[in-house]
Amino acid sequence: MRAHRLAMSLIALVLVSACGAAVTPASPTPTATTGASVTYQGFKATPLTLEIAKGTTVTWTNKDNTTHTITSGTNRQPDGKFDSGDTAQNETFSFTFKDAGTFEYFCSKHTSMVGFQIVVR
Ligand SMILES: [Cu+2]
Repeated sequence: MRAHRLAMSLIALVLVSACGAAVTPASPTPTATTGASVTYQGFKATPLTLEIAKGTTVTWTNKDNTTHTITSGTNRQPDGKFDSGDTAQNETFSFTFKDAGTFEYFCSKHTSMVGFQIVVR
């Protein structure tokens, strides 16, 4: 009887271990690795700052009835990292962030649309 109980405990232990092994190692920072999105609406980006993990693809969607651009750079100076070009209503633009850092972007069509950020960790 005692041996039987020990055997059951061992089986339980093995099952627990198997479950543990199946879990992927915890990543040190944000868990979003498949995709993230930003919406352009009301002449601003939502969220204004998006935090993602390295390797995440961000997709922007323009919900405004006007053309916007998603252009990387600070103080309205393009830095050439990414640029959607003209993006009409309901059009999307995607970019995959492979390096860590803070990436500021703006819309080249509208002076008020500045200071948006993607923070990659
Ligand atoms: Cu714009």
